[in-house]
This record gives sequence, structure tokens and C-alpha cells, in this order.
Amino acid sequence: MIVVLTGGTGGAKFVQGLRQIVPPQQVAYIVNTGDDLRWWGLHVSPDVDSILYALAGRLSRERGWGVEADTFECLEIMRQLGQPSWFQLGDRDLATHLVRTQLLSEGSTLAKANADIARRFGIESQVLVMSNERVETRVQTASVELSFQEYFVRERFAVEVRGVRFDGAEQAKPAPGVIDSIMTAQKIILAPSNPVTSIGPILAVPGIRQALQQTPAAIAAISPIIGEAAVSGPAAALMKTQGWPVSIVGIAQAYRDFLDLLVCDIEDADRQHDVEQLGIAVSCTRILMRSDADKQALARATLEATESAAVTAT
Ligand code: FO1
Repeated sequence: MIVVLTGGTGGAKFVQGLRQIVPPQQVAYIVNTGDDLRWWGLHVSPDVDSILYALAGRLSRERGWGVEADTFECLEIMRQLGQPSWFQLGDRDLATHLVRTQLLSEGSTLAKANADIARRFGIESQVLVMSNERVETRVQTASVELSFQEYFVRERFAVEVRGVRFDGAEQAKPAPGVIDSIMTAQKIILAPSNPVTSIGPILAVPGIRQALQQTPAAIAAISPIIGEAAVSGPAAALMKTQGWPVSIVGIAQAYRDFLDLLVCDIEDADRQHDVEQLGIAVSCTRILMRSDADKQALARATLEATESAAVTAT
């Protein structure tokens, strides 16, 4: 089994590539729920939905989140009715949140509700949430604390960040299947996701980081950084709050206690040695995913490099 830890739009793009080259039954995804929010009374899990839509072939190519060819009629009426409208829920997307919220209100756990939705979409991979308990990413600015979506969407990550915390993480437990899948995986891949707010919440759930340290599986991460900049989003500013350099070295530092291999862009070949000094192997390839072919090539290169890393480690 290949286990992928993922969150955010970079993660979803990678999943679009991986699903083209690996049979779905051979992959389990452990997904961030720190970005979840209550919106118009509905439970929205943006990162889970990005993976569900990517696996079902429904992810919007234009936006990288939400459903392909969606419309926003409901959003417009909600705006006219005086409801908040800065978070753009599409009409097709809305169906997923209605079903999830209904399942939760009938007593389903978040894990069961999402597994149920995945099955209804015809998805054959396992889509696991990191935890059934509420773990909420909170972004601290100079004056206020924001939820992740307030920071990312409403403020367009244009405010200065002082720190990040994961509310509820200490009391949370890994969802059923999470530890087991990590301990029995053949390969584990950390998608090119933001290490602070996409992978960070997963690692903050007690027991998950320890399982990654203990698993016999080879663990690879794909860098979301090229040179000294994030491929997209606020990863650079968020990494600075953790004291990590904004480079592949910072990514290596974030995961150094369990990482075997870092997949980075060829542009970063000159930094390879600095990562290897941390005891982590490096494989350089093209990591920008502009087309389907790019996504597939990155997934293939990552699997091949992880194979070699596993052979070298044994
Ligand atoms: N991202 C935006 O930049 N603007 C939006 O209005 C927005 C709405 C939205 C609705 C549903 C959904 O599943 C995702 C949505 N996203 C939006 C993306 C979301 O903020 C990101 O996928 C993550 O949470 C970042 O990791």
C-alpha cells in the first residue's frame, strides 16, 4: 500500500497525477482537516473535498479547488440575503457539504461520513481523515487570531503572521486506520503541501508523528518550495514563523525526524548537499505541475526515487 499525507491544492494536484499511474485500491490518503469550517451551517472539509474531487475526476482545473464547471447561483442569493459570501461555495460543491452535514447530524463520525461520500463518488482508494476530533488551525496575527480560511481566503494571506497553533490537537486521536496504514505501508509520500498548515495539523495529532518515526516504510516528501519561494500560497511566510529557512533545507528540517528522501526541483540541485547532511537522500526532478503530463511525471519520479531510497536503506 502507498500512503499519502496531503492537504491543500498542491496535494490535490499530486493526487491527480498519482491516480493516473497507480491502481486506486493500492493507495490510502491521510488528509488534513485543520482547514475545516462551519459555513452557512454546513460542515465543509476543503482539503478532503479536493482529494475526493481529484480522485473522482471532478476537481476544477481552473481553480484547483471545488468542482469542475461549477456555478455560484446559491452564493449570489446568499449574498443578497445578507449572508457572508467571501468563501465561495459552488452549487455542485454544496451537495457534498449537505450530505456530509446530514451524515454527521445522524451520528456518523467525520471519517465514516467522508468514507461514505467517497464510496458514493465511486472512489476505490481509502480516503482517511487525520482525526475524527475537531483540530482547528488558528493563525495568529499582530492583532487577532484567525481561522485558516479567514486568513487564506478572506484576508488573501496578506496579513503578517506571528504564529500558528492547532486548537484541539492535544486531545485528538488519529482516526481509525491512520496508524495502521502508516505502520503497514510499503511507501509513504508527503505531497507537495504546505508543511505548516497542510501537513502540520496531521503531524500534530498525537501518535501520527511517532508512527512515521517507527514505520519500516520508506518515507518521501515532495518539496512545495523551489529556490526561496513557495510554488503557491503562503508557505514561505508560514515557514518563517517556525524558524525554518524558506528552501528545501527548511522542508528537510520540518520532517527530519522521519524523512528518508526529499524530492526537489532540479533548480535546487546546488542545495542537495545541505539536505544530505541532515541524513536525508535527495532526488531532483521537475516539480512544477502545469499539465496532466507534469503531474503524472512527478508521481512516477517520486515512486521510483522512493523505491531506490528503500533499497539503499535496507
Ligand atoms: N479558495 C479561495 O481562494 N477562495 C475561495 O472562495 C475558496 C472557496 C472554497 C470552497 C470549497 C473548497 O473545498 C475550497 C475552497 N477554497 C477557496 C480553497 C481552500 O481555501 C483551500 O483548498 C484550502 O483550504 C487550502 O489548503
